[in-house]
Amino acid sequence: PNGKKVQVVFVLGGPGSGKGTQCANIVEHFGFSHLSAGDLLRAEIKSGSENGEMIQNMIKEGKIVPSEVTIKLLQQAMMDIDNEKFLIDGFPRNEENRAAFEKVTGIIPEFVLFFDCSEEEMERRIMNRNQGREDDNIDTIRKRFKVFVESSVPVVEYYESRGKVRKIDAGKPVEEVFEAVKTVFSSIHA
Ligand code: UP5
Ligand code: MG
Repeated sequence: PNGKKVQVVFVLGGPGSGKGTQCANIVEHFGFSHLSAGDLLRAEIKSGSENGEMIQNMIKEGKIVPSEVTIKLLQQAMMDIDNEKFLIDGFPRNEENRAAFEKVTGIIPEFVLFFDCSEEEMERRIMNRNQGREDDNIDTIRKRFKVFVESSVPVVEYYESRGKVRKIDAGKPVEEVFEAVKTVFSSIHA
């Protein structure tokens, strides 16, 4: 409904699978703008918005914030940025997110980039990150993994059944993962 013809790629994968890291590389090489749903929610907490406390509590518990909140932030960001190519990182996280985004924005993703990584490796990465994220502690990490398996994997399966998933082995070093990502993005012509 914002009248802009947009090209959207959803970037999905478990906590610590490397979504943010690889999105930064994709932005540099392929002219997309990066929208991390998690970053937008964390910025919303910092801004002191009326939803801030609710968002903070949900992130601490590894729970999925209500769609209306996240979708509004994503739509606002897409309107504010002068580009029509967007990487949406870490969203949609459940079936309700997916259906609501499609309904509200009318946007269907070009494809879904899926970073496949073992929990052992993801846990190691998050525990080494040290950026002061309130959800980077072992208790919350376990909860995030559980929500990922129960709610987010079904979204990946939904897109898989529609031939939209580009699956990447994300357990390798950053440069090797990016080689595989480049192969996927080099094949889009739009
Ligand atoms: N690293 C990256 N790639 C590496 C590699 N190949 N080899 C070795 N190390 C690698 O990477 C994580 C760490 O690993 C970094 O230190 C990096 O240097 C290193 P990163 O790129 O940050 O991984 P990413 O997948 O982005 O991990 P992140 O922790 O951000 O993923 P989450 O999905 O858990 O976090 P997000 O910010 O998306 O969501 C946080 C919370 O917000 C959710 O749990 C939820 O509560 C809430 N949320 C919603 O409710 N709705 C939404 O739509 C989105 C979020
Ligand atoms: Mg991230």
